[in-house]
Amino acid sequence: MDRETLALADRHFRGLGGGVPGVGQAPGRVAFVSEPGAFSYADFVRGFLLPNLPCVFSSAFTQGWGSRRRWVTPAGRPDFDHLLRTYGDVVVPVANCGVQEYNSNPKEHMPLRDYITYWKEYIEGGYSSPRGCLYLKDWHLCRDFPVEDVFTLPVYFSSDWLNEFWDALDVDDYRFVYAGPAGSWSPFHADIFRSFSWSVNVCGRKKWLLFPPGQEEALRDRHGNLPYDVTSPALCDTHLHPRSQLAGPPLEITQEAGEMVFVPSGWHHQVHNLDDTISINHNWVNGFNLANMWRFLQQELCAVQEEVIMRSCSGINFEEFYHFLKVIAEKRLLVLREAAAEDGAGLGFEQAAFDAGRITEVLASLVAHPSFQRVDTSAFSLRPKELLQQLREAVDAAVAP
Ligand SMILES: O=C(O)CCC(=O)C(=O)O
Ligand SMILES: [Fe+2]
Repeated sequence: MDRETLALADRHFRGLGGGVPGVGQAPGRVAFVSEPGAFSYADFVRGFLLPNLPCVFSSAFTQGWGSRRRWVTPAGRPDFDHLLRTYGDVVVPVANCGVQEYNSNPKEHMPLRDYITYWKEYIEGGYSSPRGCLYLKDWHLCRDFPVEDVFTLPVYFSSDWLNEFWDALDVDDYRFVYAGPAGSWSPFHADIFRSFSWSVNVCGRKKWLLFPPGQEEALRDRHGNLPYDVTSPALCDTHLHPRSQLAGPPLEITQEAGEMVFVPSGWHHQVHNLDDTISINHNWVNGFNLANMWRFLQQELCAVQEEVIMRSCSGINFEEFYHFLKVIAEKRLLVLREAAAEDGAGLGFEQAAFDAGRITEVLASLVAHPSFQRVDTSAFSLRPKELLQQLREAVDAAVAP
């Protein structure tokens, strides 16, 4: 991040007080970025991260990727033989697209070998099977094969605190592979913790239906539940969905092979595979959507009332959220104090100053939250208020002329 972009981002967040950018305003169509050489990180910040708008990057951005070379046949289809040879024994999660369980699909686990056998039979059966339409989802390939040359992280997505945090703890990650036949799909949802996501089709095509934050409210049914499938005719039934006429049409994207979709924070979406498709999808949080994550966690706490239940619903509670902030904050403090040229993500001193500023804002709100004040912090290696003080001093020093 350069100084000019830092100043712009700071002004943006000061003006909005950390609110959800882009609410209620969406352009009629999704921007397409064609030239890697003509599109900088600063361009991405201005055009898409700050206004929280989606975009599609051309396949030129993923040209050299190992997965695009090795997982795909010359005809552009999934190379089942290669996948079997390389990953056949790995156990992968598989969802059944034909069975609705709340607003999701039940999952089972099976060796990739068995899933590929199923997939080939499904194709031979004219895209139908007595087993239904199965979709391999959320396979943590990077965790299973950390040194494999599968993709090169584009600079636009390199400030990725979720994966930086989990990598530091060496426990988990939010990097996934999806693979499924034409017709497999992901029901209507917003991403975990209101994270951003990026998604690249290694082969095949996807249709995306995207709704800007807030639009989902009009799609709720009369019991207040969000739809499972926004293409269902039930949405036109005004008795079932009294406010659906108020919802604008979704932004639609047809994502071609090799193209990369950026899904902004808090945008609900539904995704359909138009061909036999393999994709790489990452969820990520950083200074640009941290306040949305914090707002989401507070809403979750209101919805469940108790932190213990919250952890089982959201996978994280306020104490863990503090730990997440602390891990990232300490790394940024190191960069700011030593005025080192590089932070963990390689985005430099200005990025560290921006990150520290965003954490300061959210940490101040967390520290003041009554539920967090009940947490016993006496055994923490660094007390929240001390961390907040350190951050404030470092941010002041960083922005001083
Ligand atoms: O490709 C899919 O089926 C779902 C992808 C998705 O929801 C995401 O990347 O956020
Ligand atoms: Fe998603």
